[in-house]
Amino acid sequence: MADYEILTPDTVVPYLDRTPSLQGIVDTSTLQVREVGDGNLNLVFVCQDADGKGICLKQSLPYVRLVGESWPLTPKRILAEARGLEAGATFAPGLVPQYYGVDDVTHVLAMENLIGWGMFRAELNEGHAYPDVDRQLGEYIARVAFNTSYFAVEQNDLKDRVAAAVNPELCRITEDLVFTEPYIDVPNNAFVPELADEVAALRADETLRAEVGMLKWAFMTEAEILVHGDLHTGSVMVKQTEDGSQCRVIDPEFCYYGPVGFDLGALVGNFLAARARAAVLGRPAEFQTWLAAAGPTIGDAFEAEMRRQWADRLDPTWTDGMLDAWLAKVAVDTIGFGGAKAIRRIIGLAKVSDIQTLPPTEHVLAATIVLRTASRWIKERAALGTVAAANAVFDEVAAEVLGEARG
Ligand code: SR1
Ligand code: MG
Repeated sequence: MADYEILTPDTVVPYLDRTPSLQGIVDTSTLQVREVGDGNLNLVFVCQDADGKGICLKQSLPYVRLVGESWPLTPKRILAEARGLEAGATFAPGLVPQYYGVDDVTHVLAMENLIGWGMFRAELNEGHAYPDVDRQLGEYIARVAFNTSYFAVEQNDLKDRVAAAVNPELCRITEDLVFTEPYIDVPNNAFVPELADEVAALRADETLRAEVGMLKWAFMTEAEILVHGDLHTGSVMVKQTEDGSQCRVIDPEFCYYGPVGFDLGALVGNFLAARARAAVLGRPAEFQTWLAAAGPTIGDAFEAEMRRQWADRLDPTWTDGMLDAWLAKVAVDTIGFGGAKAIRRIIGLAKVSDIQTLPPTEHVLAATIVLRTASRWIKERAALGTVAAANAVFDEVAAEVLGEARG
């Protein structure tokens, strides 16, 4: 049970009216309020007044919404979200929603209402390409990465920030759901019987299990930058404008200081699911080609932006050669984390609509492509070295799985 007021669409207006920091953003006398939270954890209220001005309120519940009150979870996670949003607003302005503040009593965060924007995952599911959003995402990660790392922050100061940003309960969810549970038999897991042999093969693969262990170790020990922590395609809003495609990164409640490859990998792993869906549905070649290029484009944009900011680094120990070595390691981490993030969405709790909304035959084909590709990514990541090389594995596996299906 909550020991604070849980908002409903009917209580949002009185809440706004009594909260001084949120005055004047919208006209509450004409406000329309809808609860639209379709994620796994929180309530989300989108509000729009008669003049079209909006505000979005996100309230964390004291439990996991997807499961219910039997899984308690700290509502203080909204403060982590505020930290992540502020970092984005400071270092990557224009790539996150405008942030209006957080209330640590009611656990409500207020931000821009992205009226008219769509969720990237839903758009990809419909076969809609968003050229340039991939580049913007790579830039977003690089800007937050550089400016929240030892590259740009004084050593003692950064250690204080790392300590202040520990997010143990949310990290524990990732540690369990991404790295541990898919590989063992636990009630959180679910998959159709046709995938049982594929899942058993992953679980029996000692090389894979050892490499997943190494990835979990990196996630738990490498306090490198303020990572978003849950940067899948459902954490990105997109819009086509006259100036081209735009994106806004949302939902950084899992943020903590971790390895930067985790955020890049989250996107690449979710593009793997999107590619598998597009392949089994036979989407137009133009869309599939753009989707295939999106992962490498994110990696290239990340690298370009890191190199652009490099002149501003604080410490001469960070030489140009060190940057090359660091970028190479990040690329390898990206492939590995991408694989782990993809596998969890097939086997474990909290699945993705890219795969779940497919008809039964296509579901099994797409899930098989994801599992086999992701397993190879994790095991072969050092040799693959680039997201483009990892993409070639997808092409091989997709041809194999779709070929088997055709007989
Ligand atoms: C119990 S929370 C399940 C998932 O939802 C979030 O979006 C994260 O991906 C988490 O792993
Ligand atoms: Mg989320």
